[in-house]
Parts: sequence; C-alpha cells; structure tokens
Amino acid sequence: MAARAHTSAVPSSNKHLLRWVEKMADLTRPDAIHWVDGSQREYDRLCALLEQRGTFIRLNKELWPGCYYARSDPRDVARVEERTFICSLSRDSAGPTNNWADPYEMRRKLKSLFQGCMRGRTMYVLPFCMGPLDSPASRIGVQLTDSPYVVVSMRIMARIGRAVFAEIDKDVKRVVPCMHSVGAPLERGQADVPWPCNDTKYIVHFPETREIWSYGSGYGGNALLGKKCFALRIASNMARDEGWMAEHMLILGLESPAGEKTYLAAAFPSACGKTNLAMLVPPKALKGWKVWTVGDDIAWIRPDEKGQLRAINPETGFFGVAPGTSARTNPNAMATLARNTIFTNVALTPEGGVWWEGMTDTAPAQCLDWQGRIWTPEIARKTGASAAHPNGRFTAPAAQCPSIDPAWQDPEGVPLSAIVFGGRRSVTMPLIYQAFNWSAGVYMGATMASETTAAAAGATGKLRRDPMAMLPFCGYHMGDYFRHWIKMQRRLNATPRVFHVNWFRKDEEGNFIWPGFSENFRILKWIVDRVRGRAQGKETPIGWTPYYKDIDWTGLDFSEEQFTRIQAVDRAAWRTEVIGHEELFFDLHDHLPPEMIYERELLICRL
Ligand code: SAT
Ligand code: MN
Repeated sequence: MAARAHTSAVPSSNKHLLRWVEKMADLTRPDAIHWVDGSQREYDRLCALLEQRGTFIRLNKELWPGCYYARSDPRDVARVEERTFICSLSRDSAGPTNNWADPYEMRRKLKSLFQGCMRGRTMYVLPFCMGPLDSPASRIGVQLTDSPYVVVSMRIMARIGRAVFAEIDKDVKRVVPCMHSVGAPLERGQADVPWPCNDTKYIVHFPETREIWSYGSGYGGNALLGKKCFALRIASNMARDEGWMAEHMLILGLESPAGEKTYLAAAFPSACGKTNLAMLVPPKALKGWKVWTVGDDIAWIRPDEKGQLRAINPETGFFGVAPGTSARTNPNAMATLARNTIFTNVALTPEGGVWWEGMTDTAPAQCLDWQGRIWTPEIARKTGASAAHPNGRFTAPAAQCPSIDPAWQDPEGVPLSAIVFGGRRSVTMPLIYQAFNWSAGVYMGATMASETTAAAAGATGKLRRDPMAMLPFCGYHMGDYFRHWIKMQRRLNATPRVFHVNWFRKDEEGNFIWPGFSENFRILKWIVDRVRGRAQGKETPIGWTPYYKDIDWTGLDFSEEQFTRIQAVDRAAWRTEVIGHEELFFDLHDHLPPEMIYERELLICRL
C-alpha cells in the first residue's frame, strides 16, 4: 500500500479496517486512496473535481445556490433488479423472489471483475452511519468506491466522515463492508467520460457475512450502497436476527390543532408518491393541522422496553423522483431542493436552472434534455420525448425540509401508531380500508400489488405483487419475512393499526376518481381518528371502511355517491384478486406462515 498515494490523512486506527482497505486496493489497483472526512471543504473540492470532469454542471448561483446538475449514461438510469443478487449459502434462504447465486461462484466472479477495476482512479474510503450516530438503532458501513459522485451524494443521504471513523475505532458495532466500482478503469493517458459505468452490472449481497459488492453502475440504489443495499437488503437480515424491522416506508407525524401528535409509517413501491405523502401539506380548510416529515423512503422499526414500536429514518436526505414534483404537488419538496441539491437526469434550462415535466404548467421554450439534446415543447409534441428521464432524481438534505419533524434525529425514534400499505391500483382497491387485526394486516401487506413504474428498469404499468413494497429489497425468503412480521406482535404492548390506501383508482373513462395530494390528508385524519378510537368503522368483507360522515370534507366537493364509488368492494373483482394472492403464495408455500393461509381462507369465506 505504501506505493499508492494517499490524498488525505488516514483518520482511523482500526486494524481490521486498515487491512481490508489495503487488501481491496491490492485487488482493484487504484492510483490513489482518499479517506473521506465528510467536511464541507472536501465536498466542495469533490464537486469542483466533478465539474472539471464534466460530470457536474454548477447551476446558476442566484437561482439554485449550492446546486449541481448531472447526466448519467443513458444505459445507467435506474435500479437493475435482474442484476441484483442475494448470495446466501443456500438458495432456499434467499427464496424464490430473489435472484440467488452460489456465494462461492459469485465471489470468484467478483474477484475477476474487481481485479484492477479502479486503475487510473482514486478509491474513496467512505465511512457511513445509517441512523443517528448516538442511536442504539444505528448501523455502520464503509463503502470503498471509485465514484466521487457517489461520495458527494452519500454526504447528503447519510452521516459520513470523521465522526463515523471515530465510531469504528471504538470497535463496538460490526462494520458492513461495501465494495463499489463503476467498472471503468482508465489506461494511462485515456480520457475519462462524464459518467463512467459498465454494461456488465452486478449488485450483490452476502447476507450471512453482511457484505455488499456493486459493480458497473453509478446510479441511485445501485451505487449509494447505504440505501437499498444496506438499509433494506442487508438490514432486513439483521432485523430478522435481532428482532426489529427494516422497511421500505416513509414516516410522518400528524399534529392536531390541539397539539396531539400521531406517527405513522407507510409502505409504497418506488415512485408511488412516498415523498409527496411524507411532506404533505394539509388542505387549507382544515385549519391548525400539520404534517411533520421524519423520512420518505426507509424506516427502521423496533419495540422499546414498554412494547411500543418506535421508528427511525436511517437516512439524512431525500433521493426523490423529480418529474411530477411541483409547488402544487409538493411545496415542501420544492423548498427542500431549492439549494445544496444534486439533480440527475432532469432538464437544464438556458438560465442554468433545472426543469422537469410537471414542475411548472408551461414548459420552458427551450432546454437541454437529460441526455444533453435540445428539447422544446414542439419537439416533445412531435416525438414524445420527455425533457427529464421519468426516473430523474433530486438528492437533497432532509434538514432543509420545511416540514422536517423536530424529532427526526431522535436516537430512540418516534412512536408508531399505524402502518399504511398502498400502491398504484387503477381498479378493485378502495381508497381506504383498515385490516381487522394484526395478522389480517400482515396479510394485507403481504398481498399488496402495484402497477410498475420507471424506478426500476423494465416495463411500466404492469400489475405486480410487491409484498410490503419489499419485493426488490427483502434480503431473504419472503415467506420467512411474513413470519417475522407475524412474530413481531408478540413483543408489542400496543399493536399498530394497519391500513391500505389507494390514491390511484380510476373511473370507467380512465380518470382518477380521487384528487390526491393535499386531499390525502383527509384519509390520514380518519386513520388518526381510528387509532385514537374516535371514528366508527363499517365492516366489509375486506376490512373496516369509513362512513362518509366520518371523513372531514370541509372545503372539498366530494359527494357521498363518489365516495361510495371509490370505496366499492366488487366481489367478482376481489375473487380475481384473491387468485392473484394465490399465485404469489404458491411460490412461497413451503415457508408461508399458517396465518397467511387462514387469513386467505377467512377472506374467501367473507367474499
Ligand atoms: O434508486 S433507488 O433504489 O434508490 C430509488 C428507488 O427505487 O426507490
Ligand atoms: Mn424507495
């Protein structure tokens, strides 16, 4: 290692860490090693470096202070689920919903892929902590990466740098090693490209040894390894072993005019509006109510000594879908991303600003699209080309969010009273219903489905079962994961109430029935009333539903007839729905907890 230049002081004395870094540098052969201290100075320098390389464009300092703009390679724009692997010792532990590969063979494969893959580049040693540093719930990782874009993005998304090295030096918490390379070594004299990546991609998890190896992509969840790879796939394994839950959920608090605060967590698949819901602004007519944001994507949930579930947001930033985000749909997100934000794969305006579909009512007369081509509304009309990629993203600091909850970094987490499931369903699913009890709630989450979006590579708009929105993120057998959910109740004094929402139901003409956005607050308010024992529920075959009179309609014209339509439980459609549940359960049958079978039988009987 002596021969390799260190561009920064080595701020750790942890022998395991030092040895591992050395070993990985021997494997990947970087030109230099940079130990990330996490400072503003370092961040600014890395951003300047990215600018120099053409990866970043600095946005207009007056309009977008502290903001940068990046375009990825068009072949590297989303998570690659078919290239994501769970390499448990046995295939059975990964289960049929994951891509399994033999860990020995995979290690051999990775070794050859990573051999010399950082040549001509700097390897960054990036320590990160998921969750507040002083929280017993937090977990630590170190990502070795050859992407400075990843380093600056991770500085927004997680706690990184010196303080984490200090934590590692205490040698109390186990460190998750995370290897990452864009897979684009540079030969001597070879010019770099703005977005290096490789057509060969591997996103690999070793659940038993708690390791992550990611190759070939620099984008989002493929590359910011603290996010989906660690905080969901590896953490779900930790959580099962240690008696907690790592979930793909937003966390929010609702505060009543009297100051009563109720927290809930909600699971929706990627790009189904989690960020919008987490930052909801209540309708003006409902005076005095407030929504507080704790997190928009991931929740780590555990029972406290009193048997109350508490949740932390392991992240410190929002990696949100840009298209569709506007002052109307999500003013809090717009305020959050107004400064110190990294934009990727959106459009660049002539003033040095950003734009995306849905940001404003009128599009700019001309801009450069996410691939750097000239884009005008005229061109869009002719070719259908969008200015921003549908999975174009903003990476913005959570602390800048106007609705950020004062307790969002509480090391103990916030108390959870309700869990909400939801997806994009144009038919069958009512706007809101409540599960009869915990096991019915687990069944509700286990059988949820959604029409696919651009967050993952592949076809969009197809209905797929996505249990607890964890299909791409559960790091072990889905049947065992359901069992873990069922078992969690035994540790609880007060079980959270479980609900299902669907903002996306359409009428016969294909129009959304529900106005959505702010108006979703009315549904959350009913959830609070149910949790607090204030609202009645009407029993239906699928669960409890609201009476029209129990929803606060102040300031919204939504008739009882419309409500009846959006709440309709069509028995014929539900039969088809239950057959869909069967299909998923069929694959999981040998690990399926009996409660899932009983719940399905009960549902069939009621239908
Ligand atoms: O690219 S990410 O996985 O981080 C975003 C998402 O799919 O939710
Ligand atoms: Mn997500």
